Amino acid sequence: MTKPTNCPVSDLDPFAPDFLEDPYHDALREAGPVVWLEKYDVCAMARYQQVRAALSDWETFCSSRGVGLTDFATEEPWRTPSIILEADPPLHTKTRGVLMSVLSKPALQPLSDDFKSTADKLVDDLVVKGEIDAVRDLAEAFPLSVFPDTIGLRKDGRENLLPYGDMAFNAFGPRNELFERSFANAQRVVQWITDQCQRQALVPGGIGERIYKIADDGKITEDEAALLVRSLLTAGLDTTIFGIGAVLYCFARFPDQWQVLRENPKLVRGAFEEALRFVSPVQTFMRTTTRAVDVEGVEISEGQKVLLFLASANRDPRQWEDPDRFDIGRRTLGHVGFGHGIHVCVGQMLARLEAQVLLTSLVERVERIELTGEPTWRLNNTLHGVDSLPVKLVA
Ligand code: OVM
Repeated sequence: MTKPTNCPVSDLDPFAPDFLEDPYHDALREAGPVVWLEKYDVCAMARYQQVRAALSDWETFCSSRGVGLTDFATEEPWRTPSIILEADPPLHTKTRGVLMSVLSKPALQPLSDDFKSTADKLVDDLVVKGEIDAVRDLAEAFPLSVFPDTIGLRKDGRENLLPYGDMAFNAFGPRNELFERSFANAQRVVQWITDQCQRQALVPGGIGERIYKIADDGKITEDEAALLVRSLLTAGLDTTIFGIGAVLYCFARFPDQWQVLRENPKLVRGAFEEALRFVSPVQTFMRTTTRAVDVEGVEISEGQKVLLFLASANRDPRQWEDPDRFDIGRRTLGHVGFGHGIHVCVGQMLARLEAQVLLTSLVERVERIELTGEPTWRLNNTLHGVDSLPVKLVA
């Protein structure tokens, strides 16, 4: 692909470690509404308005050619494309409807009591311990103890779930060292995931079984049901872990905000949304243009990969007042942490349920979350979040 005329050029590598550690990219955002990344021959947008507009216009900025660097029109994807993430209407409309029906707020409501007692028990034990790693012990432990059962996965082999998510999110980026490392055991991990998507592998009573019942009704084929279960296993765990890690990081970093929440526990919902805006666990997604399109005077040609910086858009001072401040009382409506438009996160109700239940258990029991060491970041070509967060929970 060739650079559009009058488009500023940047030699930044958004998949290099230093960039991935600090993905809010004032430099890229301020360089212009569209920036050409010469390292990858892609257009980038990092301003809120353009990111949101591109996500809204799925007819121009399509997903069916992949939402990473690989252009499915010309290159082989690493796996069978997702029939929801990497699809456009009308296929997307059908598959989205199926997942919506099993992931809507009313569909998930029956899970909340169970989730709450699991969270209560987890937090009770951790408060006794006092000094913990909030990533391992909370952000990972809680989703791992509710999500696989919610889907209906068997108990053995679950250690493959996180490596698979890591692979899938790295695969949106270039074949750099991060990518290669996460694909070390690819064959074993992919095989396990593929096997768990089959009807006979799923435990009755879970969301997986419900998707197959929708196939029985004739709305989708059995093969499509398997691919939709695969979507849940790909996108449902790492993302939530990073999201919960984000909100715990924010409270450890900004203890005054924990006191605000203690005084008004109803703010748990707003707190999680603000952490998603502030941290943006999913930093980027790409689209491919289906036609030539003018964006703020820059003529982008057809078939061009466009890299959208969600994290940067969520810190755009044109949109947010004091964007680098974590403020749980802020109006977060419109943040693009879950994306926007027809592909906006279909699992967001489940993510919110997990995060809010866990935060509620914490706020009921923990007076202070004290940082006891420096957090470390886990690097991934798409995801951004804490890898370890040493804290002391003070009852
Ligand atoms: C999928 C999917 C959906 C959203 C995110 C994602 C790896 C994957 O349908 O497989 O990230």
